[in-house]
Amino acid sequence: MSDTPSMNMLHCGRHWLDISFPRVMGVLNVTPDSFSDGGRHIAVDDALRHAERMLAEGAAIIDVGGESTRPGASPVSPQQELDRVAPVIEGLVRELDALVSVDTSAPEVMKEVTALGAGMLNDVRALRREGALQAAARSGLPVCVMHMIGEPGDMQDAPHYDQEIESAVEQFLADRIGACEAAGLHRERLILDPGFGFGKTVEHNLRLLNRMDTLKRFELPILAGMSRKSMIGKVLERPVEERLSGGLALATLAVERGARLLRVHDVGPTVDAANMTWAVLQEGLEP
Ligand code: 7PJ
Repeated sequence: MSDTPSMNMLHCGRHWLDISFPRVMGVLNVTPDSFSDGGRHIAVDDALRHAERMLAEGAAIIDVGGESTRPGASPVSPQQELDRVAPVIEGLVRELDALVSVDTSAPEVMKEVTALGAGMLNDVRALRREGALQAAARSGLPVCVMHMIGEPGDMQDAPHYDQEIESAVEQFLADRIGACEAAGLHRERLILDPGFGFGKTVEHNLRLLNRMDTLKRFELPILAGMSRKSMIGKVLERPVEERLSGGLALATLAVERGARLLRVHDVGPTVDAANMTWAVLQEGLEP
């Protein structure tokens, strides 16, 4: 790969994250309606035990989300989001010294979680909410900016693009990188995500994964999130609890196409798949 050295270490608050090889981000939903875990991790203690297990399985990052972005989900207020995520973040930082990413689009939440010790921001709306660019810039943290058209409430209503999906994603991310830089958020702090399942048909998702290496031209880390998503369900006709094998195939391809961060629910199996794929790409055991 033609990586620049600065791309290999991410400064995430009190942590440095080595992304010279693929790393796994474990999903920790603290919403009562997250589709894939049925909201089972809403209680703080349960959430922390689940995170502990993901870390033991090799997760490098725990991604905490208090707003459900599943298709058709209803919006929550920043205060509601904070009430859900703040106690979990505090526990993750204090008890587990975890590198915590927070899945949020709300500038108020970005500010508060930075003070609580979060090490990364993850915004499915790519900092398009009013004040989000400024809040993210001020945080000093790396930020994942993701492609999505529409809003979670309507994004899956017949998504349509006037150009090829990979060009639309590339153009969108180029625009967002420009907006970030204009707001004083240096590009070295950005992570790019094509946004699988966000305003995309299954055909869009498959094509986008196959052509994801076009995003390498930005020379920024790429994150891919496909774990348990409906693209697997549609191809394999599997319910959400039977999508692990499909998800591992997608994780393998994502690594081959340039992803350095994989956002998944099933950490242990994904770490193995990613490390095995990486060994082949490197033709050896050195990371
Ligand atoms: C993603 C995400 C994703 C990033 C969700 C789900 C839906 N953040 N948050 N990328 N997906 N960066 O997990 O199925 O793909 S929520």
